[in-house]
Amino acid sequence: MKRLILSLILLASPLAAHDQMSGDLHIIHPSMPQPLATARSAAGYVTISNEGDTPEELIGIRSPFAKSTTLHTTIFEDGIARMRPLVGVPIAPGEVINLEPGGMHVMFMGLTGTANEGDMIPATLIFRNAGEVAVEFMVDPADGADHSRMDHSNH
Ligand SMILES: [Cu+2]
Repeated sequence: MKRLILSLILLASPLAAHDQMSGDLHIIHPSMPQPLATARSAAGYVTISNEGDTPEELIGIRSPFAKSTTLHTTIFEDGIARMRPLVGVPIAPGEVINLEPGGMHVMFMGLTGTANEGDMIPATLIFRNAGEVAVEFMVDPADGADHSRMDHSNH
């Protein structure tokens, strides 16, 4: 049922979307708003559904597109969005996690190239149980944000 709902959401989306199953994990539309040509870093987003019976945890990510690729969350202090590293993102059986603007996200820091709308950026998601899963982040239209300018002072 949950998968049906997610499929309907994907169908309703005006943008192209892609998804894949890897074991019990449904990985939906890894994506990245197109970074500015001058950006040194970029944010990536993805939705992951654990459709199995065992707890899972997203514990890391790798990509040749950046010198370092980490998991971040966004916290708000005095109305200012600040980003902090995450050690991992637990995904309980039946749970759906969303890495999305203003929340948890993948941080590509030290971009090794440029990305144009429609490009597919290769990356490897690392799960505690499922291990490494190859995905591609689709470059979506720019969202106007320059992640280089966001607060990462606590790194
Ligand atoms: Cu970040």
